[in-house]
Amino acid sequence: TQEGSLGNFLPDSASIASSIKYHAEFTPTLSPGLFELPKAYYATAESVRDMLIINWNATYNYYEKINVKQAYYISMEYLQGRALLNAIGNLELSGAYADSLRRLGYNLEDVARQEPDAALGNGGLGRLASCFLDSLATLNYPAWGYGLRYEYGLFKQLITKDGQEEVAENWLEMGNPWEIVRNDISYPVKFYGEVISGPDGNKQWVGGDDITAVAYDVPIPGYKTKTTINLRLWSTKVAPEKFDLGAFNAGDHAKAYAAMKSAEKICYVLYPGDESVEGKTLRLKQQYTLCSASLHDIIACFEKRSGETVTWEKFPEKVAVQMNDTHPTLCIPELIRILVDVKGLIWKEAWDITRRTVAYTNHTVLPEALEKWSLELMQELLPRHVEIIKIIDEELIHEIIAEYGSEDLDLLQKKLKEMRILDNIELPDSIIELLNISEENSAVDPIEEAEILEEDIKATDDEYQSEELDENDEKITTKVTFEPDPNLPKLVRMANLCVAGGKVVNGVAEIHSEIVKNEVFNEFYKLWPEKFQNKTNGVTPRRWISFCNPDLSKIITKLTGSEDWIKNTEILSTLRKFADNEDLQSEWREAKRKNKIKVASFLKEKTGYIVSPDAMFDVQVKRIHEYKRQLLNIMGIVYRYKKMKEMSPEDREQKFVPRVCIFGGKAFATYVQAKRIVKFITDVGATVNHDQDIGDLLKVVFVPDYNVSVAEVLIPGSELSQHISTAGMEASGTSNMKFSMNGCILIGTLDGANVEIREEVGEDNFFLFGARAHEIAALRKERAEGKFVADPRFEEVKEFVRSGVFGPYNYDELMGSLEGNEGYGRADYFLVGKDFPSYIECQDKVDEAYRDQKRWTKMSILNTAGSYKFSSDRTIHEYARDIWKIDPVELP
Ligand code: 26R
Repeated sequence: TQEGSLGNFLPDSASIASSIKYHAEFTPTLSPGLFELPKAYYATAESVRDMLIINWNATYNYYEKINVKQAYYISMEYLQGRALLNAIGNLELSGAYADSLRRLGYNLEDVARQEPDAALGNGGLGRLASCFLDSLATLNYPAWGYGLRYEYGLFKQLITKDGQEEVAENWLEMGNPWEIVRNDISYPVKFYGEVISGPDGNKQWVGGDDITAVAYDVPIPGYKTKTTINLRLWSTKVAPEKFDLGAFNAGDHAKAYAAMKSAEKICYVLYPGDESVEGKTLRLKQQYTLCSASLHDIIACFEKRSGETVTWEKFPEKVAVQMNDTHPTLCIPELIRILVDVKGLIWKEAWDITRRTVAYTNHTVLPEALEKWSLELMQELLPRHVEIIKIIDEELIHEIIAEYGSEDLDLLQKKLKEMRILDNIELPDSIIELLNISEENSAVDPIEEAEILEEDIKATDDEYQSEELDENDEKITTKVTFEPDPNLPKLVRMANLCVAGGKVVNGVAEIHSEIVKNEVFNEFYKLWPEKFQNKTNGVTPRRWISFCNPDLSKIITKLTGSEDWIKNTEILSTLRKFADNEDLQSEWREAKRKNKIKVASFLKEKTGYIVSPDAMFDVQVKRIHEYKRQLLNIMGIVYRYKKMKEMSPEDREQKFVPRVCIFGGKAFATYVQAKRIVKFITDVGATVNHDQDIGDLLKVVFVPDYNVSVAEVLIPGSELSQHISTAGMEASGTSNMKFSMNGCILIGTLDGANVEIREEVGEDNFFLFGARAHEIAALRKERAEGKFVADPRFEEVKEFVRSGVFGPYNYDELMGSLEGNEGYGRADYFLVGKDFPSYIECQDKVDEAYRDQKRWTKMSILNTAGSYKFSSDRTIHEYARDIWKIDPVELP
């Protein structure tokens, strides 16, 4: 059909089969001879790629021809997962491919499982970027993604008797049929060197090390559209002139290879641990490589499309750059650098263009995740960028003074401490002059000091005293000083740079955006309220319902009359009126059961544990982090287990609904506490799962190596899913949306997107518990002051764990972290003990609801129906309209 992705060129299964055979023979990545599964996969993927290239070219050429405004999503992470089923699904060729492979003796699912899971990211932020690409292409938005082509993506997780072990995963080892290397598209990227002034005062960054960034393009097909956009990933190699042939010929191979290695290693691994200096340098090099290569490419495209006359003021009318968190912050100084140093614009123009082009999304409020770079390191690696950042910092200070005046130095000091980009760094000269505070009279002698105090405090110096009343009404004296503290590091605060340089700052769920405005960036919000927006996250319904859950999709299509819901999820809300329909309910349950059986066989294959599909499947899958509180979940399970053990078999069966509790997720390799939690969960599983008294009433399974492909199996087969973070700490969450779409009921706190999901699915269809975000600070204070009295049931569980039922591992540190025990740190900072009683009581309500299968099925249907808002299509429309100002373009 014309509507279809390939226009009139819709291949049938015979021509697909011959294309697969062609590739098996003529574009082989494996040795000739047998046509086995791996080869079937590569040849199949290559035949799909042929079609994607046709559409990619058509899309590219058309955008160039009409010189359309384009958005560029810049992200250090993408979690693409597998591409095959997604690509043929979007091309509407799943049936034809299944047929052709059958002719060749293969099953499509088996072939698809050969593909490695592309994990160029850590978790939510990376997967969001991938969902966004799918929506952009589907909705025909002219947009590209930029990222890095890491040779090793996220590590593979093994679960051993000691807990988590990490193994490197070389996803490119067998070649990647989805990428096209563009050997003609490469840019030099410079590190180190120095800044010199040219004849007309212009600055030049010279010397240092140059490496080369080379483009690898991954075509991203839209669903039921010809539009195929691009994910351009940069790889690095030594610049040709940097290979020291002289040294090589003289036999000094090590020297000759050194430059090569140092260039190549930039893209070796995703997110190296940044404990060491080496690690930090590498991470900063990665960030700069991404920003520099992408901006050069964006600018080259703008210049090419501008034709004869390049009008730089028009740049923001053709280009929108979105920074996925602060990781690509260097886009700001890099754009300014290119415009000023290379294109010859004056500062004011460049700054203005930059501020109209780039926007920033914040994805976390955890203080330890707000990036700060050592000024010293940045100075060494990127000297010109530091100069530019200093000017931006200076302009920001001027804006702050313009807003708040320079009379009240106390106030000014407070503002600057919060808002300056440079932290713990002396004020620029222009500001010292403006404030009339100078070096010489900065040292205040004691007599003068006393006089100043008597004189009712007025601004005279950069060391300045004022009175404040503290809580006890005692007069205390504070010093106003603008001098850096020599004991503290000098830092560049990337988030502050993003807020100052970005045209828009957005959070990723309503509650999170409020926290961004009222807490994290409150001072900036007061200065520029118009900059702040909310863009609630979403997920693609193609991958996360249609392709991963065909059984449920068939039901939805039948009830809604067409497949239109896959492109327009609002249609899902019409399912509400069928929620009580008994025929639908039994079909719905049947589909869930089929998916549960798949999960059960998956669990058996991966862990050896055998679980009953008659039990409730209760799932928590996400990165292991204290704030996500897997510990609360497992403590609840231990409580349940202990109660079961105390009861007679009859009472046990009476009281508890059989459950399979499934966990999955990776702990950051150096995050000790998270790894202890993994170990604890697996130990509980080992004890409970072998307990003859318990049988099918309770199973605890940790699925190793959780990734996108594993999620595609688990989510459709889940019934209860846990999103139980300490309120205020999870920016949004996106798997909560996927579970809800797949008819899974959530148990959760009022955090992130849970708040909005609950609003849409209805409060009766969401299991809510726990403290609210606004209560957390007071609760922590109470905790720290030792005023909190834990629920006896919580004490009982800790005691039980310590008693050694789960093996010889020492749980003192893990249990101690839940107490006001200084030795082990944070006095239950995440409030597991506080929320424990309301959590286990809520879990009793879950059991009660599950016993009534009609009620449960109705809740499940209402979850799918209420999830319509959480399509990334909705999110992308909002970004396009409110931030990027781009319009969809349909190819002719
Ligand atoms: C800089 C470094 C330490 C670093 C910190 C944090 C690197 C990566 C991260 C990942 C964070 C930013 C992340 O993944 N955040 C998640 O983003 C999702 C998409 O918006 C949210 O749904 C989720 O709540 C949030 O934790």
